[in-house]
Amino acid sequence: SGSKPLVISTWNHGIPANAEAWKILSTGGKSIDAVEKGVMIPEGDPEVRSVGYGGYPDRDGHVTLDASIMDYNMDTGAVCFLEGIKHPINVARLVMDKTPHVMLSGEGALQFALEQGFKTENLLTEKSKKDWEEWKKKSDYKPVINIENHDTIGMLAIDEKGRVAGACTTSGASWKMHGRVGDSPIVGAGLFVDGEVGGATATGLGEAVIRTAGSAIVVELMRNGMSPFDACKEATHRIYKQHKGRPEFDYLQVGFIAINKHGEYGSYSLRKGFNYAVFDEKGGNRMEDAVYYYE
Ligand code: SD4
Repeated sequence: SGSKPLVISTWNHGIPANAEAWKILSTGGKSIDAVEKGVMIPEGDPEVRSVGYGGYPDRDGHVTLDASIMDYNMDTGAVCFLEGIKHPINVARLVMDKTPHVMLSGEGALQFALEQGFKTENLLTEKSKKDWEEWKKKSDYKPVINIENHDTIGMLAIDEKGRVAGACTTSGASWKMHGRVGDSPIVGAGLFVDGEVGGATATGLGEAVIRTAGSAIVVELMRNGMSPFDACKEATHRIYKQHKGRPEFDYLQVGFIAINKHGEYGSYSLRKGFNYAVFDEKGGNRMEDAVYYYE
């Protein structure tokens, strides 16, 4: 018993992002436009510390951005390791709409953005710079669960016509190595949509999600008949099994959200602490806590 239109997105900043997306969905607009406009809200908010402007930098002090967008019909675009652009999701959208490619990285992505009329800005706020200087004193790379991998926004929407689309954007893991790319811009890892089935997006330790083709697996499990909740749960359990005993297991957190083409949704996370925002006609815009595997 699903509902259309519907939009869901990761973490507390999903609420204002959903509200923005809803303006488009509730007036008969396309889900692809809704997700692009929606995720721009946390991208532009300096208080959101792992997306776009105000995000934590890498260990060399650079804020580097990853973003992807995907439509129901396999149209997709992404940028990774992009610096100085406040809304990487807009650049990802133009990679999709205006180039023969699906991903541009680093300087090439920046060159394309500048050609398209984007302006560069300093994205490292004073606050994030201070935190980085503090971090450098110890330089310990051990992400704090649900905090330093907390703020990626992944959003999925289905419009009145039943078209599913998704977007995902982040400044990635705090204090990552310069040049590190996470799961968020990688189609099949941080985001995957197949209009015949539905879509999924991930948050948490990107390395674990890439290794396991996380979002693609969730969608494939739904294709084979699972509900969004069961698919997120199965993919998360698989990540647990595949990472038990690995050095990063101590700080491993992964969460998925998913929707199917009927407008049903679900979520699951490895550890406690992951929540997501849901907006539909009946229930309005609200937060829900993900079911988790263990505390
Ligand atoms: C990454 N998955 O770059 C991202 C970080 C994240 O919520 O999800 N934060 O690994």
